[in-house]
Amino acid sequence: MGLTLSQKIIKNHLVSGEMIPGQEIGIKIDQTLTQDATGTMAYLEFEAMGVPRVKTEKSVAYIDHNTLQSGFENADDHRFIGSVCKKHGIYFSRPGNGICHQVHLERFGVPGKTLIGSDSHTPTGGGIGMLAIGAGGMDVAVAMGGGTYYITCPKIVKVELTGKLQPWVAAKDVILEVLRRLSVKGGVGKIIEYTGEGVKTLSVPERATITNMGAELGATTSIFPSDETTREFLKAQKREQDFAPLEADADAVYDEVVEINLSELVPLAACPHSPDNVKSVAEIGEMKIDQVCIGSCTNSSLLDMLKVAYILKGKTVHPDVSLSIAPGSKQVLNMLAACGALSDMIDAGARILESACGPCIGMGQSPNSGGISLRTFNRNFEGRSGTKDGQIYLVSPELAAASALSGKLTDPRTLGDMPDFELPEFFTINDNMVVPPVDEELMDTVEVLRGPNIKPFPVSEAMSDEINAKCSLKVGDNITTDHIMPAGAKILPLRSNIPKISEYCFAVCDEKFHDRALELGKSIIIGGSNYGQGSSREHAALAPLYLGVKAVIVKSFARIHMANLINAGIIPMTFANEADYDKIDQMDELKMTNLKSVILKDNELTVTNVTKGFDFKVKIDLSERQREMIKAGGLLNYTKETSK
Ligand code: MIC
Ligand code: SF4
Repeated sequence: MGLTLSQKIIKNHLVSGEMIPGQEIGIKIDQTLTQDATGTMAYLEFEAMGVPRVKTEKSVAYIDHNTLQSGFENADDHRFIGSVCKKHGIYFSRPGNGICHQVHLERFGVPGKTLIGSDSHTPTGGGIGMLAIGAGGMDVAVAMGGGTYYITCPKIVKVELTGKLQPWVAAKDVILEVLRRLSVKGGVGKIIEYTGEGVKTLSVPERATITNMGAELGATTSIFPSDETTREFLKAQKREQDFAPLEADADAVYDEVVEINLSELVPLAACPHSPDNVKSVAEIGEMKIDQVCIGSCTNSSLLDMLKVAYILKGKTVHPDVSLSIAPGSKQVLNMLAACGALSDMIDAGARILESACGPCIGMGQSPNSGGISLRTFNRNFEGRSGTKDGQIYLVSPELAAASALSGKLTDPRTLGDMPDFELPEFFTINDNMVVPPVDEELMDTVEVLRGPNIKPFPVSEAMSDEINAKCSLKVGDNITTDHIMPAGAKILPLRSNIPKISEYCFAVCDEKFHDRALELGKSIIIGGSNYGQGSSREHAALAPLYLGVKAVIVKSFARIHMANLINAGIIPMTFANEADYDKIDQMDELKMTNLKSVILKDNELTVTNVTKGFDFKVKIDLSERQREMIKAGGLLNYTKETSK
């Protein structure tokens, strides 16, 4: 029986376990990436491990999230990360060099290699045939130290692409169509592999848009084959030596198959407040808009920007619309400047932002109250833009630019003939904003710079045999990490200060949660399905840990968040019978006994609702290794114990 593309890469990197879906496997990691908002924690954790130099083939730290420096905090974090990198063997991509995923694709990604990144959109690397997975910072720290990365062996979904996109229909519409069909939890426990004749019609940046936003399916990752198009891209980046052809065997067996005829797709938009709330432009109908934001790791490539510039050229942004554009990297921005396209954007009235995440993570450009904002980003969760009642629609750059001119949601196919947009023969290469580490013998000469914002992370205690605690919060389905630990300009600077950032934990759902949890001392959270979808931020586990949360009982978990809870020593549990969710209220007292023996061997635990006087069962679906980790009180404690 043949292998699928990702099975081939997994097989080449398999350290432990068998490639059977649902079983835990350990894989060797070739490359890591971090960004600054998760990076400070990841490097504090790396330091705590005491490994002098990273053991990966390449590790890169990017500064792209917290680039609004409205106080000393972000700048201090940047200096901390820069100095840690210099000392410990990590390449440091300075602020201004661009968004981690865009730059990694351009300059460092290698087909067939494994990459984990402390950012959920790391699967962008799947656009050049990498097995690129988003993970919590602690997992990335362990991988930098040469440790194995563990995942549940995923099922493989084949997305068979046929046909060719019509003019002005975009790669963004492909992934929006996949989201429309599979939903934000449709990819959990799965890798999405793109195959078929249609693959050839998509450029590398287009493929990367699709694998990037595959994160919104909850998928472990998404991947395209590495073919002649990949070779051309790497050659244009003067990295042809990194190319290796890679595709699935003809007789590979898939767990699911989805067929998409590219020729049949139409311009789509994800409506508020979920990336899978997808409708066609025609279905949404006439809609006046207030704001357009173009950029983010989903849609900020040179190709995207050239299309936008072409649409804007010689026109003026509608008087009622604010248009901002953030090109994805220094390379993109530089090339736009050199060919005059940047000037076309400026001339039309676009507000040009630096090459960084910017508005995507609420760092500026929050829309007006109730404002309708079209964004080329990947997430439109409630409040993420910084305006609680902002109405965010996720669209392609083509649609965004056309709408910025007309002032209303506009089908880009009304723009008339589309010229051929082609990638340049060679990109402009200048890696002067990537600082290499010092040689190992000079390590001791580098001082790690710690500002007052860098606080130690909370250490969890070994698990106790009994939990008798109140339910400090009950939430519904599809709770995102943006609900659990919001981001944005005010909160992001606190990413290296867990006590302080915890004040905002769950503030989107219930502003009193922080005080209540602290008052209770220890507590349990109750949630619905797909709990913790979205970001890889381990702060969504570390803040609850700091606030005394001992267990989270939900209908189902999103992958990265569940791993982060285990790493933090918080017990993830799922209802054996989902109907029990309805019988529990906030502030009910729940009692669990005999935890140690149950955690180590059983899959089921009986919980008593002391307040209401009934018992219910929860499932503890963990691997052997995870059970030991929970018992020890998290990954750091476990690592210390096992390395004694
Ligand atoms: C996001 O898009 O939500 C982020 C900000 O990039 C996060 C990482 C973080 O929270 O720092 C992600 O996607 O993992
Ligand atoms: Fe940055 Fe947005 Fe991409 Fe997250 S999704 S890495 S915030 S651009």
